[in-house]
Amino acid sequence: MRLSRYFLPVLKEEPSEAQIVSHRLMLRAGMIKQQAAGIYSWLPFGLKVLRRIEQIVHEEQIRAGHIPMLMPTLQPADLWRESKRYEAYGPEMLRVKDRHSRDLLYGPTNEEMITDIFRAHVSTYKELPLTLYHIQWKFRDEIRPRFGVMRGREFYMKDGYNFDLDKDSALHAYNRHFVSYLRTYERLGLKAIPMRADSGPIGGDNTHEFLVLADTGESEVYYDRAVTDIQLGTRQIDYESQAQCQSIVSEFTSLYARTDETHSVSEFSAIPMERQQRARGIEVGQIFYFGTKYSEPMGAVVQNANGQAVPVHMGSHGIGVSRLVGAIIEASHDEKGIIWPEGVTPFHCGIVNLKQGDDATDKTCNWIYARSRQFGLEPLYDDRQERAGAKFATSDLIGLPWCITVSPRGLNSGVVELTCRKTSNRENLSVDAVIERLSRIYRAHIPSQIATA
Ligand code: P5A
Repeated sequence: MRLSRYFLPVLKEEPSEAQIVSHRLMLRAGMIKQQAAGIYSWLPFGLKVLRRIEQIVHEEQIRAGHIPMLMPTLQPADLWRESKRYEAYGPEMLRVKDRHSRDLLYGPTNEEMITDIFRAHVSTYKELPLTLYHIQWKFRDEIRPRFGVMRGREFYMKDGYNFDLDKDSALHAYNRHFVSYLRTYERLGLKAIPMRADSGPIGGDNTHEFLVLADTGESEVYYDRAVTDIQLGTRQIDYESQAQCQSIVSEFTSLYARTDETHSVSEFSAIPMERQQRARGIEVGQIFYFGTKYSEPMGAVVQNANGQAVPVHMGSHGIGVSRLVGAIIEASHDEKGIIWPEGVTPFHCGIVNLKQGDDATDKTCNWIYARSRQFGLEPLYDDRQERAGAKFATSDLIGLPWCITVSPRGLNSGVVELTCRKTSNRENLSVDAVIERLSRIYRAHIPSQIATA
């Protein structure tokens, strides 16, 4: 993409309404525009990040054996009357009437609707286990929407629902989600710690939240510092294996890590003093096992091997896709702007032409632009007639991990400069070497899309 033809409305001034850095930077980098309290338009640059995160979430869910689908945002109230949550959900639910005065609601979550789909189509244990998910906009009329996309009223969530014959099998689904979430967050460049939590209006007594540590996080958390050293890394995972999934979950849950609702002072103080940590965190996902809470009242039953009709065991599992955009920025920025992790960056590299209109720099930039695209990279070429200072300020603000600077002086020596946004490290390389270097870096993140030299 050429910046001169793109829509990137960066703000020079600090937006006064933003209280936390991610909200401020998302507004300044032209990623979002507020339309009403907690309701945002996603401008092109913001949308690209949202889509990258969404893609990674899809890939990891499909890898775990979960099946994508799409449910609507509007739901009939009658489904929620069956589960008794229509009244119970209270003022957080946005209620709507259609022209026939039928009660609808903008879905805050989809347990009822998915249970309705299941009961309409599945009647035997032979079709189990089954996990369906979608990524769809949700609406919760939060009493205090704030911090931009972090606590929105309209927000984008991946929500998955498992259907199993018994508790044992449903707990395997729980563990599969646990492990696939760890993988997802690691691919997003985040350290998210699973913590024992409270189930709130979703229900059930088995639940974990995944938290990214950040001073601006809304949740108060307590944990054993050693838990932050555990990583999934590059282990091969067989999601069919109950034993392997269980052993990973046991490893991650063996140390104390809890949100304040489930915090136990006595258990916490049993941890060696120097490892006791109290901090704040951003909840980027939560998983639940709630057994037959929805299947029983809604009649989601299957015939088991003995021909008896039994309600299915269920759980639901959510990832805050739009919240993750903010969480990633909270975890990765400096005083100049955003620093995108390579796995989610909206463009793979910037190209900064320091002398727009100069034959040699223009030609080289155009060559790098075309060549990097041949390799499957997506560059953002700053071809505006702007001072070098302004180009660098934009580049730092929008935070692409790599930037190629092309100047007449460098070209005289046959090189361009490759800068790493994170370390500020600069290297002079030939144009071929720069393409080779970037394709090697991104091959680790998007192997199928990047060509080999
Ligand atoms: C699990 C999936 C559920 O709703 N039902 C379906 C279950 N869980 S949850 O914890 O309430 O939400 C899942 C994730 O969604 C994000 N989230 C939000 N993001 C932005 N703004 C909000 N107002 C908001 N509310 C929830 C969180 O990341 C949460 O973990």
